[in-house]
Amino acid sequence: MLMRKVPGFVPASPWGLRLPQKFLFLLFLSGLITLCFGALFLLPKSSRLKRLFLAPRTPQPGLEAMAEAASHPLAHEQESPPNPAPAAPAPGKDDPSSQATTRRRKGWLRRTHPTGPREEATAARSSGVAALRPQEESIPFSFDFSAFRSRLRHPVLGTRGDESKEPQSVVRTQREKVKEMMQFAWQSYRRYAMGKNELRPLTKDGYEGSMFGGLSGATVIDSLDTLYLMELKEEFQEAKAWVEESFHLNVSGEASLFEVNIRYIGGLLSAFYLTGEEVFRIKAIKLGEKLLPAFNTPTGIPKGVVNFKSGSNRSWGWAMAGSSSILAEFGSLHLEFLHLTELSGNQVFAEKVKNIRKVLKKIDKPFGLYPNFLSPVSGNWMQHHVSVGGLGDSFYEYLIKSWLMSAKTDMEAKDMYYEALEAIETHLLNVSPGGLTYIAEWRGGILDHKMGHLACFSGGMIALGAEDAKEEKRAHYRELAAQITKTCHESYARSDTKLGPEAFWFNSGREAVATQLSESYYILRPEVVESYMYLWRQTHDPIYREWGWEVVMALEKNCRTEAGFSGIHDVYSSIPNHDNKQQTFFLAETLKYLYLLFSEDDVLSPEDWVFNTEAHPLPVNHLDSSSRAGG
Ligand code: DMJ
Repeated sequence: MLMRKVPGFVPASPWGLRLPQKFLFLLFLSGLITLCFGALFLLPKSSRLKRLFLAPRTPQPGLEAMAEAASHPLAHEQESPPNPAPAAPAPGKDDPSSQATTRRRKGWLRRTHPTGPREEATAARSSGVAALRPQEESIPFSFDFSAFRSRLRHPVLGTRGDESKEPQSVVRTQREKVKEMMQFAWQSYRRYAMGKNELRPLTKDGYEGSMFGGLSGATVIDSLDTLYLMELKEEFQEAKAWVEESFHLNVSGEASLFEVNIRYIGGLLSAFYLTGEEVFRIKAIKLGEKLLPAFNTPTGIPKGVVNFKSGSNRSWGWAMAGSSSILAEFGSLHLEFLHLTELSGNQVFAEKVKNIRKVLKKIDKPFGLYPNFLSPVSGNWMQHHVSVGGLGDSFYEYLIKSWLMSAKTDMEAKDMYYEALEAIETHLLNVSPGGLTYIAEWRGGILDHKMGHLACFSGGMIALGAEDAKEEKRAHYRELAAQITKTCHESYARSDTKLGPEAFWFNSGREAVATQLSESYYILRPEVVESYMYLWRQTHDPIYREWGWEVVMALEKNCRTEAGFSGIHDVYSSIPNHDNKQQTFFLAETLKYLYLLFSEDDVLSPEDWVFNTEAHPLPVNHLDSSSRAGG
């Protein structure tokens, strides 16, 4: 029917109301809505309705990050807190009683705050816990950070004894210089490459590389604990804010299990243990979960590469035509994975590395040596190449450090370490005609008389392990550590730049020098200063600080550029030819070990901490609570 417009006729609403009635109705309705909404403020704080409708009044930095993550479907899915799992006993401990666990769960927000004075200063400006509040209820496992801190024997950053004694001391000036270098390296990275994996100082831009499966910010994660240690507070906050807001795990590339573990997981774990900030714990665990598909092999020995998208794995193409896993890679997971279990309650991490240990313990070892290539399918060695440098190095390091990290309860690791060291000494150790002690490489019984820069960490490792060796071997290992470290120093001293080459030889009358240009580069590696640091702490022989200072000077002269530090192509050329890369381990390791070399012994005391192979400090699992200082 057609409606005709009649003058003076006011059309009724669909509900048959005229205009004044409609106006009154709307007035009533809006009053009712205002009343209901206002009532929300009167509801008890815990009311679900209130949490649903009312956003926090004060903006908190981390919340934007959560919102951003939530708007990205994958980020939301993958960065949520870890799956529920039964509470885990700490490595080497009995199961905690369920009562204690319940108690911890209730109070975790409060208790995960740092307790020490320096840490509080940092935490005061922090927001890591707040950043995770929206997910608070779904976090199934808590870690009692205060209890952990109370078990430490020393203040994390030491008592700074030397500062009160000699405020203007030489060593303090040296330490300050290293701190300045770190600040410069960080600020250059932040200015030109923030969020990228590495800084390219010559081209003043960032570089992602292909090792990390699409993860970004390797320099940020690798720098966190060094910035914290050096009390570069503003810089630490910048790094932390980036982790909160921009470090996403929703990536889909192929990653190196080893590199992601030692740099990202190691960096996040130590950042958590130093600060108690939940954001680091949760990201470490979630990233750890993404690495697990690497272990899907018949033996449980992981393959080197994991695909974050498909969850498939593969061995490196260069590893015996893609058939082998690498000793240093699958042998350098133990420390981090035990801590992932400790912080998540999820036993799977510990089970994976305990299985690796089991396979290695059982397998026949030629002359007691561990070759570098192992088939993850058959569990057999694929080639008899043995090296304490590249491909083998950190496997040995993780044996002795597993022993130390377990508060000297992991007897299996201890035995494996000293047995391996004996075999190395018997079959690989040599002294050159010029009197330099070096560890050669072994190929089925034939020796390559060369030592890689990477193998120079072994001076520090042998020093670290000397104290727990059989009584009659202790002095010998101390001496051996000193001799190897001296040889590595020679490889630096014999170059024009006073920096050491990637590999150096002992043959044809040449000693401790590279024999070809392709081995003459220096990429800001840490191993030599790492050994200086351990030897200094063991002997207090001033020579190690002198040698460390030589490295500082050489870095300044040859590697410092306008926009950061760079490696060089030829240590034997006094005109530096830069490689345009500021490696992440320069900030994680080289500068950290130099700083510790010029610090008091109780800074990150070895009684409380072991360093992973990327120099990220992980705490010793103290079994008792006889602490002397928690801060
Ligand atoms: C670091 O990533 C680690 O120290 C690793 O164990 C060996 N190589 C580099 C530094 O040279």
